[in-house]
Amino acid sequence: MKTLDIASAVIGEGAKDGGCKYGASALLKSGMVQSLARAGRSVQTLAAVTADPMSARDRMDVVARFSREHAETVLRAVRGGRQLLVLGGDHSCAIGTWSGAAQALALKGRLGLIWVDAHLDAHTPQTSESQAPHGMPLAALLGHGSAAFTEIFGWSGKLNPENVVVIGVRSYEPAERALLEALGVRIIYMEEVARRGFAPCFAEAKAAVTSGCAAWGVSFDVDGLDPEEAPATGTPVDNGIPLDQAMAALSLCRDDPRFIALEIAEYNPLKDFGGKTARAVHALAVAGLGLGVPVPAEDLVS
Ligand code: Z70
Ligand code: MN
Ligand code: MN
Ligand code: MN
Repeated sequence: MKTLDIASAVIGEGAKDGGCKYGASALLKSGMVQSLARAGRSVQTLAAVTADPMSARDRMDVVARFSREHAETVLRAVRGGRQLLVLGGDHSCAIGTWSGAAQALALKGRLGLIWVDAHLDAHTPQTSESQAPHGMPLAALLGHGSAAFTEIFGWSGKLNPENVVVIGVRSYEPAERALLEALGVRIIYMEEVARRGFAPCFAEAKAAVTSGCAAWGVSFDVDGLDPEEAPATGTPVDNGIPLDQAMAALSLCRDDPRFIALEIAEYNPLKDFGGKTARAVHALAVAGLGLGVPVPAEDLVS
């Protein structure tokens, strides 16, 4: 079994409420390494990459600089043959995560990605009303938006639309839906998840993103989950994915040598009274990356 590297993406500047900046350190403090070790993984914690404070420069520049540095960390881990757990951070961290992963694959082949989220995260600076970078990472990875986001490592289009599936969506603006539809990205809205169950949708997504790809990963926005089970996130949206279904689905990542990284973003510990959402995040990580029988959420983190 590969060693598991944990990369801390210490950034909240991509969101309006910066509380996600403390997500990775809080998850480590609540025993993420121990949760994964109990699930049979040998874990190595990488030096955290931290975004510059906003006072120094413009928000887009902060995210661009962070993304380049975080991408280098991911590149080294994947090139070194390690599997990765990326702990956000607001979801703008995905720009660096998946740029680094795509660069690591380079000539080996394409990268597939399942994007679990209440949102589409497919704005460009031209379409975004909020101008919040965490609403832009998926567009950037597909080659649309600010060059500072799309051109990391000097090339654009880190993801191919046919190898991306977005699941759990229930809050978006028309322009981002139009972009993804024009590109042909499969979007599984929450109503379809509610009808079919999350695990069957995830299995369909896995088949799509792994077909013809050298490797694949999952970017999991905590706001994809139902806020009753995971309230500590920047913008909770009602009627989300049940945690038990998310755990069952993520267990489909196990034992696939092509599964290179799980990213969990938008956890805000400043809202996590009682640690309920931390437990949910530990459960997701163990479900996706652990060995043996998946551990129930209530047995993780005291
Ligand atoms: C909205 C925007 C957003 C969270 C992404 C929301 C963006 N579409 N919010 N992730 N939590 O401002 O672009
Ligand atoms: Mn997101
Ligand atoms: Mn979201
Ligand atoms: Mn929205």
